[in-house]
Parts: sequence; C-alpha cells; structure tokens
Amino acid sequence: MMATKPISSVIAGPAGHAVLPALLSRRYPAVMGVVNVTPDSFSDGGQFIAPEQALAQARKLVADGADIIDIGAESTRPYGSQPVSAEDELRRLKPVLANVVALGVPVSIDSMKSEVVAWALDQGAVIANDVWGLQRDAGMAALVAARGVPVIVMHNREGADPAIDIMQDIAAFLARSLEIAAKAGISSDRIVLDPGIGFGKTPEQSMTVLARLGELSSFGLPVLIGASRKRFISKVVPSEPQQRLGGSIAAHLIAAQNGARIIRTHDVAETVQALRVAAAIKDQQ
Ligand code: HH2
Repeated sequence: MMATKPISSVIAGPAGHAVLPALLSRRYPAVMGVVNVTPDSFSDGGQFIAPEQALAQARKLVADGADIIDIGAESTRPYGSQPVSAEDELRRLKPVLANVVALGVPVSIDSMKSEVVAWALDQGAVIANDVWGLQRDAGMAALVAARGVPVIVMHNREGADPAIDIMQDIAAFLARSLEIAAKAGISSDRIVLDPGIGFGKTPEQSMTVLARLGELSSFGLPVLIGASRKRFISKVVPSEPQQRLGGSIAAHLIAAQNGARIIRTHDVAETVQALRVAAAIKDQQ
C-alpha cells in the first residue's frame, strides 16, 4: 500500500527549493496575481468569495500570464477590515486552494497565521506570504524553516506616522525580520523582501518607497512590490480602487526600474504587457 504523505512533503521539498530561482530567472519581474477569497478586500471584496468564482478568477489570471497565484482569505487593508479567525480563513480556503494548486502555477498563501500557512502548504502551496514579516505569529519562522519554502517578508506598522523616515523604518523592520529568520534557520536564498506599499504608510510615504526602492538592494535579496489599486494612487488622481489601473502600472514600472523582481497585481494581463514592453524598450538602449 502506498504511504499517504501530505502533499507538502512531496511538493514543498523540491519545489520549495526550485520555485524562487525559476521565478527570478527572467529579464523582467515575475508577476503574482491576487485572488482574494474575502467579503471585504479593499478593491475586490466579495467578488470571489464563492469558491467557483475564486477558481475562475485564478484560472483567468493564469491564462493572462501570472507566474504565481497569491491566495488570501483575510483582508489586510489598513482601515476597516474585520479580523478573521484561523477557522474562518480555513473555511474560505478549503473549497478553493487545492483546485488553484492544480492549475499548475506556484501558489503563495497570503496569511499572517502559521496554522493557515501550514495547512495551505499541505495542500500544495509553495510560498508563504506574511504581511507581518515573521513578527506577528511566533510560530511562523519555525514553520517556514521546517518546510523549506520561500517566504515573503513584508514591512508593516500598526499605523502611519508622517514624521518618520519611512526608509529607515523599513530597513530596521526588515533587518529584525532577517534576524528572526536566521535564528529559525531559514536559508537566506528563500527570502523575498517587501516594503509593504500602503501598510502603515501615508500615501506620500508609499510613493517615497517606490522612488527610493533601490536603497533596499543593500540587503542583497529579491524585492516584491504590490502597489496594485492602492490608495496612494487616489491621492494623485482621485479614483475608486477599480479605476486605478493606470496608476498601478506606473507604480509597477517604476518599481521594476528600481529593482523589484516580483510584482503583485490584480490586473495580470495589463501588467505583464507593460513589464514586457518596458523591458523590450530598455533592450534597445
Ligand atoms: N498587499 C495586500 C495584501 N497582501 N502581500 C504582500 N506581500 N504585499 C502587498 O503589498 C500586499 C500583500 C493588499 O491587497 P489586497 O490583497 O488586494 O487587499 P486586502 O488585503 O484588502 O485583501
């Protein structure tokens, strides 16, 4: 009789090692498509809460050229999102996740709870996306180390403070995250840094981060940027989240120019096209 291993011991082992180099091997950044199985996400809350709608959206994003699908079941928007229990997150993810994994694109799990991440890795997710940079759930670093999967370590703050030097704050936070990662035994070649556009930042600070993103290269690690539909765009051109495609693409092109290696977006087809055309133009220099 075949031993029944959890899927993660089959997939997260070898795939956990190989997934990041493959995603970072191209001239232009990898594109991560967002699937929010939530009633209250800031730009698409409620659209994909039904399992079949979430799966259809994931399928569309893969067809549009997504290199990674990032699936989340708790809105992390700074103002007004409802905290969700691990049970609720799992209840939302259960009918969806394995089907999204079956689409054949690496899946990352966007959760700050190690219990949810552990379950998702068992279902075949191969990347952990922690919007609290290993600093919220004490079990997260040990879990990521034990599973050998890549982890996205994002900067976050409880609230924005316009008086601080945001680049300094991000650097100090990420240094602390890297210390936690090293202590837990997470290999540095599995870590992606993310300054967390829109998280605990004023709109101006989010734009500062994009403009000065190159400063994060001193960490020597790949950087992910998720500016998609975020509020800073509306500070420049008042707009509803669904009307922020142009601003999102502008931000992502500047991020790519300043060194971002992974772009997280709701609008995959348009973003892939923009990144590829920008790279092709650069080739002509
Ligand atoms: N942004 C959001 C959620 N997760 N993860 C990373 N690593 N970086 C980000 O910038 C990021 C993230 C917010 O966007 P969205 O998922 O659309 O909204 P919500 O949190 O309301 O579901």
